[in-house]
Amino acid sequence: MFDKILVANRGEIALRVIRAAREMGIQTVAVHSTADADSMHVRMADESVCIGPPPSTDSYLSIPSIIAACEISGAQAIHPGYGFLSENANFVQIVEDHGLTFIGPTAEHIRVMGDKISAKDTMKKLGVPCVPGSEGGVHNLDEAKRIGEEIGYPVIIKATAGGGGKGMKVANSAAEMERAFQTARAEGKVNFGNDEVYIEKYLGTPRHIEIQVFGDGKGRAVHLGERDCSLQRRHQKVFEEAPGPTITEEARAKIGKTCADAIAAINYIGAGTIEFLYENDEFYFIEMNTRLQVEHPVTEAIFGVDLVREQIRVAEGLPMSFTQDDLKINGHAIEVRITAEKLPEFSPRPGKITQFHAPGGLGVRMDSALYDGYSIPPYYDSLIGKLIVHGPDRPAALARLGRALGELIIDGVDTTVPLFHALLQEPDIQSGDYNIHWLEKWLETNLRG
Ligand code: MV4
Repeated sequence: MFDKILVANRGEIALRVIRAAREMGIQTVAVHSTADADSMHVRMADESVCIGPPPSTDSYLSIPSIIAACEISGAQAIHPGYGFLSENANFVQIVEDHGLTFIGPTAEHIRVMGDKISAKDTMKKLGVPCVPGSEGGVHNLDEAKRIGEEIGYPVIIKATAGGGGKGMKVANSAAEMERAFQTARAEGKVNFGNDEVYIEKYLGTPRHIEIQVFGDGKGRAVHLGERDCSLQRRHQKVFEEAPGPTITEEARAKIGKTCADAIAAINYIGAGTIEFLYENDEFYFIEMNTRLQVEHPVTEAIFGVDLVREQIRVAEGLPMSFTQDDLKINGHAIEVRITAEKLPEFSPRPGKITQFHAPGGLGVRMDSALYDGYSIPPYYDSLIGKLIVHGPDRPAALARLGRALGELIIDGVDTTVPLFHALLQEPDIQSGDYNIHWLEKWLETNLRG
């Protein structure tokens, strides 16, 4: 059992991990850059270590500094949160080489899933339904055109190392293939140092549905249903909910079992998310994320579980505290991501919080590291809080979201809160009738952003 863990992150997710550890009687070590000396995660942890100057490359991404912080503090394990080093296989290897435990998957699983071609190949072999497309990488234009004819246009060319929408190009016809192929390769090379690409049938109006999975590393695994994360802007999720408004119990049970069986077969350990595009009642695997995700609280709400506690348990070699049969959905949950950004252009607005009041009451959870007088530094991403509401059904959750947003006070900086008030008035949001393109179109016509 761990006595002390180090949290290699900042902001709300650092608080999230500290809270779980404290309830388990585990001491916590915060790490922070000089810009974060006065931040809430430093205050809330049992101890803290400064790991470098403001730029994250010199602090939250500095592997030597974080390993040194473990040695100084005597922490036995590291929880990476999300982002930063959470999906860095090299970091995991170094952590283990120092006799420390990484609270998360193995370096090998991170490596396999980090390369989208090997991730898809692995999932396909495990019986997970995938988007029709090339078998592995496509290495020249002739091959690309042959595959385009084979699967039919439109197709999408994706960089195997891609992310955040970079290295992804649609070709609507053979005539568009050359340009799309070369651009995807070039973006892969420039952004990720890898120009390998693969090709898929382009799905026009899918939803983004992701399945939460969890493994014990010893061949046991469960699924915790899906989240619908279709409401995105520039590949950033904005509003997430569970269960998915269009997913039936039968569809959930089937895809859930497929995912859990796949995860069990590879002895996966910890939390993972298997991402799908969902169109015409069919699931198509696209990627797997080997971390705890930002939107995990909606799953926690409807299943009544603490995913961080489970991550720590399995990292200690303990079994998960539930089986698939224990996991029953209760009600509906919605998360909105509140960022310090000015609408309509979503330009970052760091600055001083003159007043902060978190909403409360039944079914309301506010995960935020804000406090009165806190200054949001300009160096990191603009997420300042997640508001998660839970109710007996979707209409109740929507009503609760409106109520909670009304109680929330964040003064001193511009935030995306007005966007959520506006979205709640939309009939498509009220009915759950949206896909991955809905929000961008809505912003275009309603905010002229
Ligand atoms: C797709 C697709 C349509 N067809 N793949 C975008 C980021 C990357 N994670 C996968 N993405 C997409 N892959 C096929 N075969 C459309 C997208 C996509 C998207 C996916 C999920 C959420 C929002 C999106 C916005 C634009 C494009």
